[in-house]
Amino acid sequence: MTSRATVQFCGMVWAAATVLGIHPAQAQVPAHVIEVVADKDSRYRSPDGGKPEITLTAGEQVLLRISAHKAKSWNRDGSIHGFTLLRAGDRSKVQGWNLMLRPGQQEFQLTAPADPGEYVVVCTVICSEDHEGMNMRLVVVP
Ligand SMILES: [Cu+2]
Repeated sequence: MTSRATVQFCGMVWAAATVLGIHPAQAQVPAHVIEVVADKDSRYRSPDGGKPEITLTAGEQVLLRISAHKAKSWNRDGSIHGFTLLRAGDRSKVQGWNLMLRPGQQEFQLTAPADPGEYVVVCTVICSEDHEGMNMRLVVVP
C-alpha cells in the first residue's frame, strides 16, 4: 500500500512537470505555492476572498497559481488580465514577471526578485473602467 501511494505521487509530479514543460528528471517542486484570484471586478484577491498580499523570500522558487475571471473587456489576443511586477520605488518591471492571464486557472514557475523590498503587482490589460485600481502589494524579505 505504501509503494502504491508512492507510485501515485510520482505520477502526479510527473504530470505536473510535463504540464510545465520541464523534463521530470530536472523538475524541482517549488516549496512555495502562491494562489491569487484575478477577479471579474478588476481586483486581485486571495483565494479566501481576503486582501491579497504576497510575501516572498529573495531569490526563492515560487509556483504562482492564478484563477482569472473575465471583467468587462479584454485584449484581442484573449488575455483577460495581466500580472506584472514592478519595483515600488521607480515602477520598473521585474524581468520574468510580466504575465498575461487567460480565463481559468493557470500556473507560472517563477523566481522571486533577488532584492528585498517593496513591489507592486499591476494589471496590464484594460479590463474595465476601474482597471487602474487593479493592483496589489508584494514584499520581498531577505
Ligand atoms: Cu485586470
